[in-house]
Amino acid sequence: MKRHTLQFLDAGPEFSRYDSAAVSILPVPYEGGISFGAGTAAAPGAVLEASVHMELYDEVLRARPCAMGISTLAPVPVSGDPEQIYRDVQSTTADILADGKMPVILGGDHSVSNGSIRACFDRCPTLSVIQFDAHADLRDSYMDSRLSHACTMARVLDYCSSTLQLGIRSLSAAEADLIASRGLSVFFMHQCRQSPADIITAIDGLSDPVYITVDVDAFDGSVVRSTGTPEPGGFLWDEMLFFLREIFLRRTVVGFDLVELSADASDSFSVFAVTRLLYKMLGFRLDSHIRRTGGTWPEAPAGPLFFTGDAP
Ligand SMILES: [Mn+2]
Repeated sequence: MKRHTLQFLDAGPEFSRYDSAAVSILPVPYEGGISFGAGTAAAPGAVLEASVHMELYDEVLRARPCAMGISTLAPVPVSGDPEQIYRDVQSTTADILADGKMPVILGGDHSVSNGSIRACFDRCPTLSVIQFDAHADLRDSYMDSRLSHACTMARVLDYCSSTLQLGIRSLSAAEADLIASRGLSVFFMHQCRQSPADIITAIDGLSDPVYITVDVDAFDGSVVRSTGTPEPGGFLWDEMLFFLREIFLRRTVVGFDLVELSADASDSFSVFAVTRLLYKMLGFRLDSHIRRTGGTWPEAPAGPLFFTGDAP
C-alpha cells in the first residue's frame, strides 16, 4: 500500500506504519458528485495538515488513541469517471479490510462512500449502515447520475436493508414517500433532539457490524460551517459525540467515512472540528475493543490483527 506524503497526526513514524497499524485512512479528494458549493476536494489535505497540530491525548478516554497505529494511504486518483472512482475506492477499501484493518475514508463529496460501503458489505453481508446527514440522500438519480452525492443512501438500499439515518432535515416529498413505503429507520433532527432514547433503541436493533457515514452537514453551523450544501439546525458537538459514543459501545464498527467538508482557508474551525471528530471516533473504536476483550490501552501499535477479536 502506498503511503501518503502527509500522515494523520504527528505521532512519529512508529505510529503510522501500515503493517502495524490498526487503522488505515484513505483520502478521496473527489467532488465530481457535488451540486452546489465546491471545495470538498481540498478537504483531505486540509484535515491531514491540521492534524499535526492536534493533541494526541484524549481527555475523556484518558489515553492516547494514536497508540493503535494510524496509517494514511496515498489519495485515490480522482481523474477518472465516477464509475472508476467508485471501483477504486471499493477495491482499496477491500484491501484494507483484507489486511485486518479498519478503513476510514476521508472525502471528498458523499459519492465517495458508495465504494467503501459496498466493500464493507461484500466482506460483511450482515452490515448495517448508519448515516449522519442533513439530507436524506435517497434520490435514485440526481443530475443524470446514480452515483451523485444526493443518491448515496439510495445506492446503499440497493443491496443493504439495515440502515439508520440521523439528523435529516432536508428531503423531497418523493424521498419522504420512500421512507414511509419502505418503512426506513429515519430520525429527523428534531426527533434526535427530543427523543434520544429512541435512537439508542434503534442502534440496539441493528445487525452487526456497522459502517458509519458522516456527512458533516449533519452538524450545526457553529461546529462545521464550511460544507457544500449547508442546512440550518443540526447536531452540536457534544450531541454528536454522545450518539457516536453509544454506537461504538453498542455495535462493532467496521469502518467509517467523513465527507462533505469544504476546505476554506478563512475557516480553520470547520477543518479542525472534522479533524478532531476523526480522532475522537478512532478513540471510541479502540475503547470499545478494549472493553470487549478485557485488554488494556496499548503503548504501541499491536499489528494488523489488532481487531481480530471483534472484526470480520
Ligand atoms: Mn448532506
